[in-house]
Amino acid sequence: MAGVTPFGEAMLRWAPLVLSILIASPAWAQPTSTSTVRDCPTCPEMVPVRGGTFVMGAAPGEEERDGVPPHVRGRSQPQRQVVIAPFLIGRFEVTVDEFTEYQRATGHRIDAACWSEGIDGKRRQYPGITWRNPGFPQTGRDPVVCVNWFEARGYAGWLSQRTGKRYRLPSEAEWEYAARAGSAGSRPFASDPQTLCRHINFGDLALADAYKHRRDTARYGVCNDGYAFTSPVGAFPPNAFGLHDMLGNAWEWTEDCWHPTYDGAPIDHKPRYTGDCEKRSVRGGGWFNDPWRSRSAFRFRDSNGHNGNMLGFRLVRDP
Ligand SMILES: [Ca+2]
Ligand SMILES: [Ca+2]
Repeated sequence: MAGVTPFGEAMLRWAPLVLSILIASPAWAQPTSTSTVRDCPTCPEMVPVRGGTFVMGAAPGEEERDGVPPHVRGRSQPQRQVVIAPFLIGRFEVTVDEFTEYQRATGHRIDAACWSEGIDGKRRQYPGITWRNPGFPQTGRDPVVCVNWFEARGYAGWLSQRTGKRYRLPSEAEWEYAARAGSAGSRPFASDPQTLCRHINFGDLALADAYKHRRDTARYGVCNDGYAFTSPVGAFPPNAFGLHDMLGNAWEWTEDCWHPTYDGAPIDHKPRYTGDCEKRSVRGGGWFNDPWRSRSAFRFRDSNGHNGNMLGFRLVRDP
């Protein structure tokens, strides 16, 4: 089919499934909380988070138990106690609709081809695959992906100008504090491989079916979360802070420069501006990935200019 990549062809097969799940979205998928804040009718819904103290990073032995491969262990260590000031954070990842409004209002165009993996297993920039069409079906309520770090900050800057409030990307410390929502383990819920699919959208059996060339790699979960690709934000239950999809769905950019460990990391809520500032930490794991990446402590990094169809963001706002 002209104009449709092999990747896109596989995605189209999933449109009916995605649609049927959308129609059956549970009540908590709708924004009903009265304690959240919207600075304009189409602005992201923000959840106030009280400050506090928490232990950031992976506990000794956690990565081994969770099957993290040896070559990526130790990034979330050493653990340390961190003091967090109050902030607000997006209840959801920034959506396609929200990002579309920003693009329309500013006339800014992002046409760079997005990195994605085709069903042939090749990861490349496919022509025509952009945030508007990441190569699989999305609704306006799905998280925007294929957006690089500069573009995510551009959206935050526009929103700040529009509202008079200060929107920005979260620091890693703020992100992890919000993702943990008071929990201390691998995830804020039981990490049973059989039931993980009730909690997050990750690389599950639905994805394995879409990417048959990867079926034998044993990298996917053993359950079916119902989504081969991204899911509408809020399709999975919130954590104790009322936040959805902190783990799974889209990976999320943070403000922090990449550093391979927590040696010398800040002990407060501020971002880290030492290390490799050509790359930024990304958090939460995503729809394409092995379950061990979707853990509260796991850290990865991407170049600031990288746009990938697994990677989106959510914003925080100063009080
Ligand atoms: Ca999935
Ligand atoms: Ca996420």
